[in-house]
Amino acid sequence: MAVKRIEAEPSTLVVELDHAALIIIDMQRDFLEPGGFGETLGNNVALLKAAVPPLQKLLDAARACKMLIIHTREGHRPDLSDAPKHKVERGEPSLRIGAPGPMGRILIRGEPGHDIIPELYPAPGEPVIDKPGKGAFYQTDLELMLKNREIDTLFVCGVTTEVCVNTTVREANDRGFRCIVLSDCCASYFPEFHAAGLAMIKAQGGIFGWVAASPHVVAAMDSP
Ligand code: TIU
Repeated sequence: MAVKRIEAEPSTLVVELDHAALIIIDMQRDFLEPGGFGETLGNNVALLKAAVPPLQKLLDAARACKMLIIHTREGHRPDLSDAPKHKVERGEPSLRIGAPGPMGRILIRGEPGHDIIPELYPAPGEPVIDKPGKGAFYQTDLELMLKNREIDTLFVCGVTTEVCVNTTVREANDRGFRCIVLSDCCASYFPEFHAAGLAMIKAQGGIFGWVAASPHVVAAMDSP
């Protein structure tokens, strides 16, 4: 049994890596590349790129220690039947969900923009969860997959910190999973929301979970 101590806030953790999974949230071209959903909302998508190099190292380490790795993608069916009206119609994006853009229809499954960026592309056999909402548990089979594998701890990373990462961590916390969020492997279009998103997770003794810098987790994965 691979039991490891991991430096985290608000406290050091003891984790059985055999019962842990890496959950990578929405590292999709639609959020990270120009011409996608993130940019249509008026955001500077370059701000999310900082999370990619540390996440590549974390992904390599998780693959090497044979941890369960699950990728998620936010998006909708081509007929938009699973897209809430208020989600599609809100705000004043330059292109709405479903509209044709340079990477295909915005946030639609099967389109180039909906897929995961090449740098972090899932390896064969790594599950990909397609989710219609912000949280990875909402209307997906993620909880079933984790319970069937006897997973109790989730290393969570991806984008954006305060939106889909935070929503997923809160869903996981209510379902009894212990979350460790990798601070440098998450990113936001709003640096102040990234900081606040992490602070909210680890406050009050870890009200939603723990926060760790990825080198501590990579070191734990790499050690024999
Ligand atoms: N807009 C924004 O910050 N995020 C999203 O719309 N989805 C995710 O966070 N994946």
